[in-house]
Amino acid sequence: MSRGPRTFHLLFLGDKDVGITSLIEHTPIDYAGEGDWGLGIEFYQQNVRLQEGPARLVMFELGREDSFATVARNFKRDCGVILVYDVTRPTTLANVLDTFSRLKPHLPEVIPRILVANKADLEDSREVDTPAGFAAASAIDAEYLETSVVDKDRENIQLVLTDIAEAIAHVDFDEGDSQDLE
Ligand SMILES: Nc1nc2c(ncn2[C@@H]2O[C@H](COP(=O)(O)OP(=O)(O)OP(=O)(O)O)[C@@H](O)[C@H]2O)c(=O)[nH]1
Ligand SMILES: [Mg+2]
Repeated sequence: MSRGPRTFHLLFLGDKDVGITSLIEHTPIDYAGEGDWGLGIEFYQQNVRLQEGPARLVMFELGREDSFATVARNFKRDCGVILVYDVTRPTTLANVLDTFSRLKPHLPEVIPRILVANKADLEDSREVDTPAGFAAASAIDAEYLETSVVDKDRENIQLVLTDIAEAIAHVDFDEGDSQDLE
């Protein structure tokens, strides 16, 4: 029996200027548009091939904080969270962790997550080192990856997307109900 591609929803969280748009636009996007929640939320779509077959990744760059809960309510399964910070600005790590902790009650408990340390090329102005980033990721049960959109030797954002989609494909979203309080 043949089925259409499975759809995965990826929520990007992060402070202004951490590089979310740059990261997404570094991947081969097939479509970009705006969500129909009336909140001006941009989304991007990309078709990929995973181990288990073709899949569609729909990526959301969540900007305004008050939109988070509204959006999160639409993601009950087949979704993942990508937390992005800028290694030159420690506050961006603290803030994205804080945002995630507030959004978490609205998300499925089992949601896969990746902490992305972006701008890893800026070695001279780096203020969050690898052990600190890794520890922060472990504390929220997230994978940890360092990226850069200017340095080709750095981990590639495409790998981030494929990794999280593979993780989502193996999660049982029926195990553990969403804790949505409303
Ligand atoms: N050196 C370096 N600069 C980066 C990297 N990623 C993004 N930038 C720069 O950081 C700035 C912000 O990037 P954006 O992609 O607009 O960041 P954003 O998170 O989408 O920001 P907002 O949507 O405005 O909140 C731009 O000037 C980018 O060129 C990176 O890996 N290395
Ligand atoms: Mg942006």
